[in-house]
Amino acid sequence: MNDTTLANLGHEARRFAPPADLAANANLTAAAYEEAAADRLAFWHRQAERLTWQTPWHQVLDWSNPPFAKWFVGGRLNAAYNCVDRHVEAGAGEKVAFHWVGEPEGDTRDITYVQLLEEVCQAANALTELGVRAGDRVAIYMPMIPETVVAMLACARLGAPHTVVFGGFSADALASRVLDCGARVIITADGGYRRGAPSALKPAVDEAVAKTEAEQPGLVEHVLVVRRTGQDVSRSDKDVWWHDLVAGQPTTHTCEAFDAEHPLYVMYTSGTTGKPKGILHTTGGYLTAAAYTHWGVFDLKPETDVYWCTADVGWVTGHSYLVYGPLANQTTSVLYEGTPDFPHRGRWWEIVQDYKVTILYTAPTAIRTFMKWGDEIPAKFDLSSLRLLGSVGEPINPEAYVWYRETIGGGETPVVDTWWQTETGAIMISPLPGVTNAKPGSAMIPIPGVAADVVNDEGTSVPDGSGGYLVLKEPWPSMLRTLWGDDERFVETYWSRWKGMYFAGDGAKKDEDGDLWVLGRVDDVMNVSGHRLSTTEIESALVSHHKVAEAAVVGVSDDTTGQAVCAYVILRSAAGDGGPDIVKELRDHVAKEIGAIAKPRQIMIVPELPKTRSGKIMRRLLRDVAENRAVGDVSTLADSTVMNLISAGQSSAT
Ligand code: 6R9
Repeated sequence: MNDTTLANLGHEARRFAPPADLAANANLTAAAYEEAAADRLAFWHRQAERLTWQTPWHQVLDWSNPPFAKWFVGGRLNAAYNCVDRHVEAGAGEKVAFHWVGEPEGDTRDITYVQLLEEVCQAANALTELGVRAGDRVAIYMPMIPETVVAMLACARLGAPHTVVFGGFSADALASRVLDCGARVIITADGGYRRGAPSALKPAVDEAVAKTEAEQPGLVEHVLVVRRTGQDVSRSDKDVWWHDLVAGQPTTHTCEAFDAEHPLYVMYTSGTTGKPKGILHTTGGYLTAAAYTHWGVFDLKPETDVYWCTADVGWVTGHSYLVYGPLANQTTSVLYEGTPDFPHRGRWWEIVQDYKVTILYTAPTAIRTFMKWGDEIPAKFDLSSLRLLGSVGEPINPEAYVWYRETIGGGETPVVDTWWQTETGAIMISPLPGVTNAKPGSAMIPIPGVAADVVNDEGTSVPDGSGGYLVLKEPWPSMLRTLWGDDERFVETYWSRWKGMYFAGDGAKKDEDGDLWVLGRVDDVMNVSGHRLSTTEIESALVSHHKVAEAAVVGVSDDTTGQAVCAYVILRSAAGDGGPDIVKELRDHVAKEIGAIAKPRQIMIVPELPKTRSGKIMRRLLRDVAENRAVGDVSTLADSTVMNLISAGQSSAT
């Protein structure tokens, strides 16, 4: 990958040093890198001591049968106890665990740790009454309401692995996950609020249950339903209302400690084939890494911080950085049910102002959307409480990074660009806010305890200034243990490319300083006339143009060049329709930023981009449009009508 494209990316002159007071009081200092390098397992041993164990482990890591790892061997603990009970026992019961903000204005609730404990105990007792035992799987299909967190923790308390399915997924997606992991119970709600209106969930559950009944009769025994919106729901003999069953239960429950390797949850994520992969996380190692990274990367001060992770619990960020990490660290968090634009486009900033949020963790796609809406919206609110900003999910373009830092962070707030995956369970590569001189666009270096590298096709580490594939070279506590029910696919997908290395599926570059730039999935790397071009790099170039809010680039097949670059661009509101020469202007701009080779063959100005609910652009669908194919499966899109808008624009343009 020694080509011009890779050489180009990473020439970022800007550096942002940590604010002096943050550096002086930082949770993680430069010494942590040395300690972890000196003895990695001893380092992780100390991180595991953040948790309360009923029985201590006798071995930090058993790697005798790679890639099947066992961490904290012999240790026993309960994840829910670590997230809730122990804080109440330590006298922090009255502390707020969640400032819950419903989408309808004024619909809020503060939940203290003692209230959370009581509700988790009630839910655990209720699930026990429904026959749920340790090892049984429970599916959770919910909006962003307190009961969702309660349900997850109740499952963890019983040792019943949960599988949270994003509330926007289709009935089919829910059914296939329920079948794959064999869930006996589904916890859901009548609906949730979205853009001012109740959005039903229960009909999709009914449909999913009908499907599972057809394939595996009797698999799903009960459906536990929270009343959130009060919409009419159809009732079957499997259905039980949460308020009927849970509310009357005792508010105490004695929990059992489970083996460190007891399954905590299964989270499905899409792979390169159509069948989603059930990523399995276990208890001790996962919780250790979630707690350690949340404390270290976000410099969490539990006494004073108000932390807000905007991710939905339906994806891994919601698991590690909305539920398990923050609660293990006794954090006060915001939990918001709705969308950023209801009832107005300043809703998030109003929440930051009202709750004096100090740490905000969100995704580049949201940041670029706010950029598009204009600086005057956040300017109306007092955001001075913010002291740290985080980004996850995609490469963050330098322009978006700087906008985030300046416009949301007031120019002084560090941004941590955190690289990790469902599979890694916790942050692997990130600046440390009290240590790193961060470069916009780079996730910088692996955090202490993690061994990441960039290798070439042969699996050899590349020198600084070159690109290749991102790998993890040592096991880590929150690593996926396998794919649910499919050890073979686990080995094949992640561990068979190079011996002893975890293949992340991302392309990356080491710049001249050895800092890492994640270029996106290797399947998003294009090959134009024998040159490798990164979709991310061209997107960044487009977004750096003053008229552009957001861009998605795909490689489409081309008879002459192998692949050609096709770009979809959303303009900023202030740019209007961009003017008559907008396409030429943008092509020239890319040529100027990267080189003529990167000039998009085609640029489409579009009103929206197709995104998954976790904010990832679905380039596959854009390729379908660009190659004049019927648009493929849109079931994982946040808004499936977006493709109609884009396809309509395409046919009128050609
Ligand atoms: C946490 C999460 C994982 C994929 C990953 C990569 C992309 C995530 C990133 C990033 C560049 C970052 N990704 N964080 N790319 N910079 N800071 O997103 O998990 O949904 O499994 O996605 O997301 O491509 O491989 P998941």
